Amino acid sequence: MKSSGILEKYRSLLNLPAHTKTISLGEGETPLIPIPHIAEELGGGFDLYVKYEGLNPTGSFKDGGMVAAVSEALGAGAKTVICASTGNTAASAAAYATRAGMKAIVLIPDGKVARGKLVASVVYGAKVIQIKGSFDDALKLVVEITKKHPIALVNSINPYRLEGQKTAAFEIVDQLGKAPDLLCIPVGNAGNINAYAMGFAQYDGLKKTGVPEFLGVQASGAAPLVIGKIVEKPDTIATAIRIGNPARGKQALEVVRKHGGKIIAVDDKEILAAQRRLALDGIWVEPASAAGLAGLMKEIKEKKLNVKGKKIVIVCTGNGLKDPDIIEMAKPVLIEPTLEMLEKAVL
Ligand code: AN7
Repeated sequence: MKSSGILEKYRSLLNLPAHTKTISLGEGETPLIPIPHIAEELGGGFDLYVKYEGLNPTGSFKDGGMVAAVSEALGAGAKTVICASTGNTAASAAAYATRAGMKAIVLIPDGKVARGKLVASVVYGAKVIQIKGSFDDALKLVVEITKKHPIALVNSINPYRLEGQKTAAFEIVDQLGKAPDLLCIPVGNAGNINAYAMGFAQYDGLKKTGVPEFLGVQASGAAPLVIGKIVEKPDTIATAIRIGNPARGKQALEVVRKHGGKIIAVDDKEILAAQRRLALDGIWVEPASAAGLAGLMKEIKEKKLNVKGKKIVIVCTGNGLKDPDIIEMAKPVLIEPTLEMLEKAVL
């Protein structure tokens, strides 16, 4: 079957202007993968799934939002899009802009952008500008420049990003038959948790499918929504969520107030352990994407969460292939190409 992408599939449910010119790279339709072994290790008695958004065209959930934002910008006559990014938004903006025949300009923070994301932006033809500052500084700048010049802003402040990203909630409900009881999700700039809340609430309004509670998870070195104030120098190995002043932070707190749940922080060690555990189940995600599982593990370990009988979905937002450098590995063994040496190595 040909891939038509999420805009065609869900068009009647998306609040996009009539001028939107739909493009697609076949985003969406990502798998909901059961991970029963991990559920057992955590005590069992509940159903656990990964919504693997890292299988989108550019390797992250950003594609669902970006296809909507770029399609709208194209229809509105924009020639150029711009974003600030810790990497994944940049790669996605670059791919969709070039697909639409537009230019992309991406601003990335000084250092600490995973190599696969930077390379992706370059290979898709974006103009990559690194600033001597953080993601939060970059976001301020792109907001300013788009107020002054006719360049379309495609960060998740752009409402069409959330319109696209909310389709992942529709997909989960379609895959499970109803909304899960709990959604565990990494939180950086806090666009995605809001998009899921919108999607679940909209489907619930139409089909009474329910809305989950939310476990939003930040990295402890970049956890403004947990400590209740802006983090000037956010720091974590989960570079995707190295964000100290989330644009939709207040709204994210409102999501957990309204639907239940909370936003917590996990440290880098916990993130890496969750990443490793998922990989040993065959699902390699980037560190930020493992935050959801890290948060769930922590809550269960500290007995702060009753999971019995529940359906729990962990959103894994990005593909591990984007950030191979974070994996510590020994050099593979090197042998002479003989059967004798192979037998010695494997038996
Ligand atoms: C893999 O690319 O902010 O809470 O500029 O790449 O919606 O920000 C990335 C964020 C989670 C957090 N997981 O989502 C960017 C950027 C991955 C990410 C998040 C990001 P939001």
